[in-house]
Amino acid sequence: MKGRVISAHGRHYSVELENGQTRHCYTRGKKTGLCVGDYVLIKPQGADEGSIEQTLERQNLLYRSDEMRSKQFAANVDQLLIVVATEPVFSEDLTARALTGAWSAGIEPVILLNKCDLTQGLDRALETLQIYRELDVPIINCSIFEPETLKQTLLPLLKNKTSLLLGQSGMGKSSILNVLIPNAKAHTQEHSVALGTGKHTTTSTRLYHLPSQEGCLIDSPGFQAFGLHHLNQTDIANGFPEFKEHIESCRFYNCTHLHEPGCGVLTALAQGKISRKRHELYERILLENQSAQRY
Ligand SMILES: Nc1nc2c(ncn2[C@@H]2O[C@H](COP(=O)(O)OP(=O)(O)O)[C@@H](O)[C@H]2O)c(=O)[nH]1
Ligand SMILES: [Mg+2]
Ligand SMILES: [Zn+2]
Repeated sequence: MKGRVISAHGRHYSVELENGQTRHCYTRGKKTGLCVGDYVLIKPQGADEGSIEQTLERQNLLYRSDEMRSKQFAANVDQLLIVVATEPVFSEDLTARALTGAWSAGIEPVILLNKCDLTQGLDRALETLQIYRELDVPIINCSIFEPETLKQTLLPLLKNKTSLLLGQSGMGKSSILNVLIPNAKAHTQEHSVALGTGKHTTTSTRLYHLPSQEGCLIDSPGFQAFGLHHLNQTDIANGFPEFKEHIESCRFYNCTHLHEPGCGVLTALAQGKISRKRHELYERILLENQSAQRY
């Protein structure tokens, strides 16, 4: 039976079948590395269990990795919703890395600027995001205190797609999810009661269906780091779509766009067509990866 992984806890997975039933499934043997969003074939066991026999080919996988570990966010994602807020101040570096991760994995990013009801931090946030607006990333202002507007703006964007909510904790990912999918709230609360934490912090990734139309949303815990050690130089450059047209005029096919003569990217940088901040980020990610690969 074919299904999709909607949540993962260690080697235990909830798999939703095409007939709508959810089964508790486990993997046999050494097979690991499954994540939320994966399509799988299972062998049903008993009334509501099953074993995962096969993972179907992934359209894409969003993950992060650093020296210590790598973490999969989700698979088969059409759209990444990067949630930032007017307050607390969000990290520019993490936002930029999430965008690079999305672009290099072939996932369309959208930025949700949440808590627009808190107007104090609004101008600063818009200023920080200007650089992405110039890169044609859609930036959507929202507030959970304007639930109807939020639904009207977001629902058309989510139709027939799998979208992943990603961002630092406290930005409002779960709150946005709860406006769009009121059922999700019960689930998060049940989970935090079961864990005895009493808090409503999201501790695991889970896929939910939109109630009013086709499409699903994946909620994820906040992240504090977004290493991109799994990317090679070309992947990293692909994470900077504004470099693309300039790379075509690089003299060397294996140009790293850091110091080579005749580099189209460096020329564009000198002409102010590429932002210095973005090129610095590119350099930072590239150098991190090169030093990691020396070990
Ligand atoms: N003022 C305001 N507060 C919000 C908004 N969205 C979320 N919050 C608050 O921000 C805090 C963190 O929200 P939560 O959804 O748990 O963030 P998450 O960690 O990204 O999932 C909670 O106290 C929410 O009530 C918003 O649009 N406006
Ligand atoms: Mg949350
Ligand atoms: Zn170059």
